[in-house]
Amino acid sequence: MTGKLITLEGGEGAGKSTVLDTVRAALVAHGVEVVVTREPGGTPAGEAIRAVLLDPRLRGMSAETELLLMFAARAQLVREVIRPALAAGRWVLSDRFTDASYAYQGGGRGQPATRIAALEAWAADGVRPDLTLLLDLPVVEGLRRANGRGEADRIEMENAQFFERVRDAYRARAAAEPGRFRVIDAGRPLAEVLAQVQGAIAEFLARGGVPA
Ligand code: T5A
Repeated sequence: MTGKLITLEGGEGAGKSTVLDTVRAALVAHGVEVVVTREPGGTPAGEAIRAVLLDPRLRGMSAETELLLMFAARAQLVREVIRPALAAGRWVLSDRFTDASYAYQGGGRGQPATRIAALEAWAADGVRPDLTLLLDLPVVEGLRRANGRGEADRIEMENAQFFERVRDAYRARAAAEPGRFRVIDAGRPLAEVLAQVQGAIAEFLARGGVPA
């Protein structure tokens, strides 16, 4: 028996962390055993890499270094957490995964999609989500929410144009894979966002946990 991988994606301040408990609760209520993780991070090595990636003192980091560090953390997460959990029949719920690299390092930084795809096949061992909830909202609103949390990390220090490219890249990926993605209108009041999320999970479970 193999489990399923569900990922939460979106720009800064989209509300991924806020909706995560609702997703987990919906899966547990369905009798699913869930492992929750996040990217970059989710393992001791990955969390150490995350600290480097988000350190605001490291603003000179090259796009190539950033991309490789994202996949270094992901390589560890796949082998230490995701693969073993799926093999044991558990479901994995991850706050971000490889789509974030296509959006941020691809759309935001201009790294070629072919390069990211090669890393996805090698470092991420070809692991792909079964369902991805994309929390989409205008960049200005997301940054307003994120800024309310205090000091910006290295990536949050980018300008609005960067985050517009990130959003465009996410939306393009969702349009290209409508069977895997569910786009959530994250600009709505929280109760409405949670209702959309619950609907998407219920639909996925009703399909037996396979992409549409
Ligand atoms: N990254 C990551 C890459 O560049 N490439 C990669 O491959 C990966 C994996 C860290 C950074 O790394 C980058 C992307 C990021 O810049 P992260 O840990 O996911 O990734 O980022 P965080 O800063 O932790 O999280 P986000 O900025 O993405 O925020 P969330 O989790 O989406 O938003 P959340 O839930 O904390 O909500 C933000 C605020 O809005 C409120 C919440 O209460 C909170 O105060 N809020 C709402 N307010 C009104 N209405 C609603 N519907 C609301 N929903 C939430």
